[in-house]
Amino acid sequence: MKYMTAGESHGPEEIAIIEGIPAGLQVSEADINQELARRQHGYGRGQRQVIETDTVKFLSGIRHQKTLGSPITLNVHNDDHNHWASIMAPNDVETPENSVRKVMRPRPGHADLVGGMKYRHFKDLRNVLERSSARETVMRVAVGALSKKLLKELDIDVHGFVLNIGPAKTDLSKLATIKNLEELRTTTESFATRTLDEKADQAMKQVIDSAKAKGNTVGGTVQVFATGVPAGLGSYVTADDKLDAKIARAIVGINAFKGVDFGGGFDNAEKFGSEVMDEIYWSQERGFYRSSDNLGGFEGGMTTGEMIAVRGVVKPIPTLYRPMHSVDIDTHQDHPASIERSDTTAVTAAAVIAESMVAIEIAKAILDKFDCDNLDRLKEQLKNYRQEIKQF
Ligand code: EPS
Repeated sequence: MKYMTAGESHGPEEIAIIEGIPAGLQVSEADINQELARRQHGYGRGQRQVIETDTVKFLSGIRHQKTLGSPITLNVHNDDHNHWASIMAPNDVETPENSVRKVMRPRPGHADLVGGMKYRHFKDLRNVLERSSARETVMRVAVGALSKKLLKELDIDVHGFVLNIGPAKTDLSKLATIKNLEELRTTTESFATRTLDEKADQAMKQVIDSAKAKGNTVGGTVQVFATGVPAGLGSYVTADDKLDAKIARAIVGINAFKGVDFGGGFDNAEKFGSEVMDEIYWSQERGFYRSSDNLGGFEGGMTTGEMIAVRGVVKPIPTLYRPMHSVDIDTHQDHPASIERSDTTAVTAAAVIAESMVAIEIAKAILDKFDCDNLDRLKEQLKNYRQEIKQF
């Protein structure tokens, strides 16, 4: 399975084309819209999310709510384009009237400056920010929603939530009382910060409010879990085929993500081997299994059959209403960075995006391994494979 997205933040449309989804998967636009809404709603988002009601349109590859096996085209309209129609017009030549709202003072931490150098956009850095904007993640979540529909058919569940926003952290001991991802989903989706407990939710909101009042922004950490993933996805034989490496790349590829780890991750660096390895057991009904999951469901770049656990670090959003030092690209004079409308934090959205990326990579790994022309055939093969693994 492969996909590509296209679209500028204030351009007319966002598009994704996906190839390799098996024929026969039941999916409606409402299924995708539900996930798009999750990405939009979250504490700390800015005015843009009031303007947009992200809804998908199926343009190809789906007939009567069933995939055909042909390339699927998904389309989300940018409602905000109305306000930018002449500035972003694809087919009008540049005039003094449509070349307003130029960005000349690059924001530290955004792609503005280096993107401008690389593509020679020396007259207007808007030519960079329109694509580097995290608006594009709406399509990754749409592709993720489709991937999750497929994974659900294969009894695989994926869920993302928020561990901390700035200094406000959730109480991880709460995880011990949660039985499965469905229950975790119900809990975390009930909080506007998409976290695990009421106290953390309140503390996170305070951190966001205080950052906003100071014209500042704040980052955080998100956690993604995936259950039901069979052992043996990915491979140890070449670096390119390691599934944890593919997931790491997919996570750091999300706008503003600066770090990723698996299981205990960076914390494992301070421990001894006996505290970190997941001991091996066997039982008649489960086959081989582990007593812990400190390695986040991976050994040798392959899934172990335990829960996949991935964390991602999201830096604070670079657009500050109280801007940092910058330099005008035309005059080379010192100047505070440009101020563009933005969010105080997008960590709640980041959890949904990271969840989508993990779902996409697991779906890709399965579709790479098995015949993926038809969903029923794929299900049959996966059932046989799971049986074989259990009998090892
Ligand atoms: C973004 C800036 C803001 C965010 C945007 C990402 O957009 P605008 O400048 O239009 O207010 O709201 O995110 C989205 C539009 C979205 O749907 O997530 C940026 O600079 O990355």
